[in-house]
Amino acid sequence: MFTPIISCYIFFFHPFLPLSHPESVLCDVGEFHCHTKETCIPESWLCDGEPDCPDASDETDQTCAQEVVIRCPLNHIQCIGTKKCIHFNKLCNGARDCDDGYDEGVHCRELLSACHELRCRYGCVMTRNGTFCFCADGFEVGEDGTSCRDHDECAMYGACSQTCTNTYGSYRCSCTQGYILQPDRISCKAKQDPGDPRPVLLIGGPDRIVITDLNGTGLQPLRSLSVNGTLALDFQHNQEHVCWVLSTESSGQLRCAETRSLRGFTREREIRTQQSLQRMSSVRSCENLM
Ligand SMILES: [Ca+2]
Ligand SMILES: [Ca+2]
Ligand SMILES: [Ca+2]
Repeated sequence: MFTPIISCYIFFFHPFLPLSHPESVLCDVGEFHCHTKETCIPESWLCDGEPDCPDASDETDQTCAQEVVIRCPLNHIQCIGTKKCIHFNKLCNGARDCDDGYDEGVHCRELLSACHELRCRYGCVMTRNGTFCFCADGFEVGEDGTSCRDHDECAMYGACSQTCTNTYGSYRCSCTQGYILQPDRISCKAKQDPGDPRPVLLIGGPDRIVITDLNGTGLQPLRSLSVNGTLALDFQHNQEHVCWVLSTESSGQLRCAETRSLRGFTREREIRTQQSLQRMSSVRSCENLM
């Protein structure tokens, strides 16, 4: 997704990897490992019709045949053998919503008494595989299988572009200072206020850290790296600090530097950590380290 309205510096990390360790990017739970092995994307971006992996492996027939089962949002069910998800309300409602009529059939009549016995607090789902309770949108079935409780949307990675606030029956996305919430109520884009510095990309590459314009022109090296490249990079805008992880064969090193107006690095130093950083794939806020 390209962001046309950007004003402040963008921080950008890219897990550039030593070629001898192609398996070193480990994705978090709830993330999909692109087949190039260099990128992780949220599982919710799989098979959504938009390529998000650099190699588009999130949209191939092979991936979607395996993954489509888990792709339906809350209170939706997959029409068997297709990518289509329909709301539970559309099961046994007398109208054919799945192309093959999977959502309708004699089971709708036969399972009525089983549904009645469940005593669901909100509603009962009848599928060809059986019955179960469901809740209003924004709620999920509790442990007893019949009651309803708030669904914590924020627990799902990628629910909001930046800040997620769970609310009873819903959730709210918001953006940090300098960013503005988009009409989809999920995404944040940097604001372009008059007098703001031009937007740039900071990229940690195999042998150097570079800065470029958003369209890739004006590429300018900021720092050469003497050892095996950058695994991760982050930029702290308000203090003009850059931190990056350098990989070596046996360990990793977290380094930070000041970079006034992104014209080069000063006061570069190593931050000592207890942890091995060898397999680190991202650096987040540096605030506690300064
Ligand atoms: Ca996608
Ligand atoms: Ca139907
Ligand atoms: Ca909620």
